[in-house]
Amino acid sequence: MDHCFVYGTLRRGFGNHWIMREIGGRFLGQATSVAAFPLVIADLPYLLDHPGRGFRVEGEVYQIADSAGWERLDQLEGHPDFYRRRLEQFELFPQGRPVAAWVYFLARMAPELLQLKPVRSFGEEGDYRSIT
Ligand code: PCA
Repeated sequence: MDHCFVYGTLRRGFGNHWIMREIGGRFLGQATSVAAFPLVIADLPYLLDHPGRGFRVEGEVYQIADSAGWERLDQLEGHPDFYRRRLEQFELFPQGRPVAAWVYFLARMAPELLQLKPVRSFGEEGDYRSIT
């Protein structure tokens, strides 16, 4: 399985997107998670593995070319200790085509982060998008 759903700094317009470009990730489309999850922002964006809370999360799906690409991403995200990558179901825009993709959840239980107001997408408040 070679798809990766990104919802945070790896998205277009954000600080780590250059790494996705560097590893040759191929953009497949905008997508939304099938299940709702809490996406909260505390400096960094954190997707919490509590299905059924929050919103269906918006992001982008990329095809990752090879294991070197996954190693780079896992190293960046601190998988499996900080973020932990696992498979989830998404729907690609605009037709809702289902796709399974890996996504980085916060690895640890974080009751304090569950208290924060969840958002649908990182950057929707407008203050995180990089100007570059
Ligand atoms: N980077 C990864 C996980 C959270 C983050 O900031 C992403 O964009 O999906």
